[in-house]
Amino acid sequence: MTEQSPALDNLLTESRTFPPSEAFSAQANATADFYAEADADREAFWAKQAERLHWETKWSQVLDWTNAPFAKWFVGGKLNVAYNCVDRHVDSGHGDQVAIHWVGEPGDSRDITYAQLKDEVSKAANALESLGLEAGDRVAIQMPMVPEAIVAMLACARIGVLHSVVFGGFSPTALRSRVDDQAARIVITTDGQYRRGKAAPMKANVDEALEGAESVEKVIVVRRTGEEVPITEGRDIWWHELVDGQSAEHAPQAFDSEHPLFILYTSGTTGKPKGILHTSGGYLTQAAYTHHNVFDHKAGEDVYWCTADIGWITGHTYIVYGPLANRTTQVVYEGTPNTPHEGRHWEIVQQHKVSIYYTAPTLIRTFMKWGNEIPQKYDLSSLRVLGSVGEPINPEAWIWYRENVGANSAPIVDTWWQTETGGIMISPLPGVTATKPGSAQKALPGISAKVVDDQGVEVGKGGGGYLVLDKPWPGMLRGIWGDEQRFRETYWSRFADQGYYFAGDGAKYDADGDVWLLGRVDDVMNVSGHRISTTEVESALVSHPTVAEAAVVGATDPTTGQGIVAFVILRGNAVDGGDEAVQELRNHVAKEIGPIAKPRQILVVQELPKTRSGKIMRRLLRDVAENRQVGDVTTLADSSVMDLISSGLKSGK
Ligand code: 6R9
Repeated sequence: MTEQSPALDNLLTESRTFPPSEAFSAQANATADFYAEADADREAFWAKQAERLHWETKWSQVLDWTNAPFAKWFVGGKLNVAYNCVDRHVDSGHGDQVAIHWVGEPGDSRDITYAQLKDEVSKAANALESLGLEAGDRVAIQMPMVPEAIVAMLACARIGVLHSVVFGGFSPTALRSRVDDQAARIVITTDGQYRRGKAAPMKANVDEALEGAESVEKVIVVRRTGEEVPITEGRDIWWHELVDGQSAEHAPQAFDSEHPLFILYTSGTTGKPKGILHTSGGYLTQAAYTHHNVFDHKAGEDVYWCTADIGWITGHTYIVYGPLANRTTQVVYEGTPNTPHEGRHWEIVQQHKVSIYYTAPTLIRTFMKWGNEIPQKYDLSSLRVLGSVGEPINPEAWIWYRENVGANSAPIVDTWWQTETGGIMISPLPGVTATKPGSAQKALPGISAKVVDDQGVEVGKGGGGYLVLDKPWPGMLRGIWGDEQRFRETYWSRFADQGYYFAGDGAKYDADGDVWLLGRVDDVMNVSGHRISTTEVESALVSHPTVAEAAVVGATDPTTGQGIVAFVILRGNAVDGGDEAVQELRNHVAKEIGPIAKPRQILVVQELPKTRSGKIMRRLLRDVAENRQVGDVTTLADSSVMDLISSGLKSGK
């Protein structure tokens, strides 16, 4: 377990617990008996949760696990996901309720009611069908946080087309590999996007990505910034020209519960991203159930805000599917948190009386850095539940969040889950759990997680090991797009004897049996809550003509959780390892993958530490990157290498 020990440093320094107030518990959606109810009959429990959706045809079997690890949930059931997220609320008389308070970065805004959302989604669905799209086809979406992005996702869902949202910050190369992998027929984008007070191009990125892309027939462009963009005749269409004139009537067809809903790419331990596949009925059930209970959401009363981007799973499940299935009124914000000033989020909370706020530890730590006086300037008294996701939250940030944002009373839910799990898996339940700063605590009712040792045996209280999910759950991934072998190997081979899903995270139980997440145990880094594989960054570095070899590690970073530190060996003739060369390499990585993958630091070295079998020992490099004494070097092929690296760095070579 030494491999992931850095994250341990800031844990267990806070021993207070925070029980819910009686007033909160009295009104909470979740109650303590959920755990026993789910344990008594897990499938009956999930069947009850599925009842919160509208099924065109009811299922005949809750779970079919006979073809494990490929699960089928709500077998035989039929539903339309978009109908459940939109039309249903209009049909039940809530058409005038605001679904989305959209806030643009430059200060423009739009309120969209459920009735309006229904019209928009129906028109967009008609538009996509007019282009010949059929159920099972794939559409890639690279867009900023504009309402059309959500409309586009729901329009795809409505006609049974799989969407694959690619984060707006990803490079043309990254977009292209995702488009090719799924053979997307259509790409939807915007002319540009507002970031940090300026309009930046977006379509240009897509144009570059799609040069020679064979599968793509059309590119649909939403006008956002109004800047001039080149139009490729016959391929590009403006969203407003295509969608606005369509009929607002569109009959939703019911699809099988296991009909694919979307693909979302995430970093794995190799350079090639994995297309995580999710399906309809089980995913939506878990999205709605968790959103209702973990955030204690009350339809028509709460104003909810999840600050994620739709390019990540959190945006999928907790901006689009969960909240809309539960008839949420939510804030969607387009821009960066410090544009035009560092109080932007709190200003929005105050203006819209946000009551549930869900964000990431990296942003909380950034708020801390900006200063307590900023949130204090605003009226945050509407906030009653706070959430955290993306990486372990250090107790210091947790306490700051509680004191400065939650007025010392709002329960904080630290939610552990993954792109692969589809929805929240481990989290306190507000109104039920006495929360502990830094711990995600307990698998939700209906979910089962364990911390096991190398052999797959559950460790005792106080023990540490690997986090596994030992029972199937409705929102689980149904595979990796086009790569069954990789699906089995990545998640199901590590504890094949037991049939456990291996999450890739280290974890421990405390004396009460609560779970503490300790960070990844594989070669995946977590930078500001974004998963980036070391191999991905290494491949980008060695693709530069001056680099002979590269090794990348995630080093503890006070703001971003981890920061990317690269060690590179330059080619013989590229002797200049000065600042300019390093800057050039950093930019090269940003161009190849995206700015989020830009190394914090690049160190030019003469040698890399390797085992006799040639495996780079990242553990030792992490010691260097974190200014620690270098650990055990006995398995190195050449044990003097670390001295060479350390002395080279000290002398500035
Ligand atoms: C939802 C999301 C998944 C990885 C996961 C873990 C880390 C997420 C966490 C957390 C500790 C939490 N992670 N939430 N670690 N506490 N509350 O982030 O999905 O982008 O796929 O990342 O993020 O390491 O394995 P994804």
